[in-house]
Amino acid sequence: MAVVGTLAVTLAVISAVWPAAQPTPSDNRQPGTEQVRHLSDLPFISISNGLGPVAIDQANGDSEVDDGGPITIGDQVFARGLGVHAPSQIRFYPAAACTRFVAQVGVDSEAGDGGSVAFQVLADGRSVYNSDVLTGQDGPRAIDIDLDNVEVLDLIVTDGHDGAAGDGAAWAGAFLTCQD
Ligand SMILES: [Ca+2]
Repeated sequence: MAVVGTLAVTLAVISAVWPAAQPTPSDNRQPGTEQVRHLSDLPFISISNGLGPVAIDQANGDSEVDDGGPITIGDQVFARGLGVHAPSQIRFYPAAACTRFVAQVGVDSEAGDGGSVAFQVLADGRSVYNSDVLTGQDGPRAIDIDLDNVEVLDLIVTDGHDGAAGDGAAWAGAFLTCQD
């Protein structure tokens, strides 16, 4: 009995000091490896865009495919990301395996100083990020959101309540970190 009592005390101390790291007896899963997944590499469930197709790793451009230049917000150029035009909505399926969404957003400089948009992120239909109205005079705005068992992620760009003229915008450098 004395041995059992000592073991119980020892386990209690360990679990108090290090509760998150102690797997329960029924939890034999190995922790997966965190991986960066660029959204411009991922398939989407559905997509809508205010002008032409969503552009992969380039600015939205005009109504044709591959007619945009590099994604540029303020004076910063981005090699990766999604070029869009308000009103836009892109739906991804992280399938509860991703823990973080990171991007820099803004009006793309291809429209000059014009354009005005707002960015919104929905996680399983719940709003988890809303930007102010950003214009072509603003630099990139950083987004860094924790995701918790999110199955469906929506990236939305609205027209800033003044119409969509010149509203080319970008989810620049957008990526998820996910478990294997
Ligand atoms: Ca606008």
